[in-house]
Amino acid sequence: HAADTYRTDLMTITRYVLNEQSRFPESRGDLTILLSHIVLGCKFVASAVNKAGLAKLTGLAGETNVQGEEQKKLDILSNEVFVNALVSSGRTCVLVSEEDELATFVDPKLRGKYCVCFDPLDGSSNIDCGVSIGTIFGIYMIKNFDTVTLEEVLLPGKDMIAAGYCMYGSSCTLVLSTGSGVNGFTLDPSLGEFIMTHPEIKIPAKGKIYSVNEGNAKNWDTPTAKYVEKCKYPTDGSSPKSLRYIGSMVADVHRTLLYGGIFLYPADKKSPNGKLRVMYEVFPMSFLMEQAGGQSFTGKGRSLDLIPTNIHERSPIFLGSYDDVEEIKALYAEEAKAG
Ligand code: P6P
Repeated sequence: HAADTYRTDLMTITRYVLNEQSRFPESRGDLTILLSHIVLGCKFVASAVNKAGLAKLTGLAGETNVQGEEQKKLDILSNEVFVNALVSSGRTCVLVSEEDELATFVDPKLRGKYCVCFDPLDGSSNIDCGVSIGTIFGIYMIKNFDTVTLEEVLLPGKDMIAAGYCMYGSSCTLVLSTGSGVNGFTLDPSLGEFIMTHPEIKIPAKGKIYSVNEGNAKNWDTPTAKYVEKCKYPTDGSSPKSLRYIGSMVADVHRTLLYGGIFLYPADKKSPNGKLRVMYEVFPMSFLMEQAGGQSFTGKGRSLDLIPTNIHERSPIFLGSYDDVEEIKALYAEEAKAG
């Protein structure tokens, strides 16, 4: 009977968002329409990523993005698909993309009240070897969307009203929060629909995994070095943590969300602000972690309290299980006290 229920009463992502939005009488369905366009972009990228090896889409496109990294064709394709889907939704006013140096201000005739910050294909350096990659997005509501200026979208992450990521791996999984918990949906290619498979995701309070690029160890600051040491050589009699590092943020964060543990991309002497970008990596993933009962810390404070000064700003990030992040916060607090 359960199997029949599944087949005949599908909780698609669209139905979920509609249900959520029906809780707000003033809602006109704009967020539902916006999210359906983001879902379209994810379906397109999922299909392109799955065919990448065959369609030779993984070759270098020769151009470089604002981060000075070689752009792969899939990067460009994905960015174009998302920009077109978001603009044509008629629900956006400003777009901030990892692939575009400048923010995109939508034609006033086509504007809506949302600003979407996104990395269309994060982890794309991993495409050639088949490692999971993903799209990350965060959404702000902009009241004065007709006259909005760039300064007005440099908002703290806590002002986001929704965030999510889509991971293109062995299956295509979209994890979303519109502010009341986190839910996961898996693409059923035979239906072309994202079906709810992970209701109400909660991250374990403590985990057994730490996730960091140990290759940067010689450049770490003291609190990070001390914390990683504790993971490897615990002094409280507990067992050492396992190291799992994929090098693709969406994959590392997805595992952290489901299994618990901590993901770190600390500052180091080479990159004093770390590597990950505030508006379309740190904020969306921190939003999701808090909604799932975890937390996210920059080394100085709560990640979502950060106010970016430019759209490609970077920040160190420590996110995951609540208790694990508390431990590294204590080490940074110790260092701050020691002055
Ligand atoms: P590193 C991928 O390029 C990315 O932006 C994130 O997806 C990932 O978490 C990080 O960089 C990996 O960086 O320096 O460890 O290779």
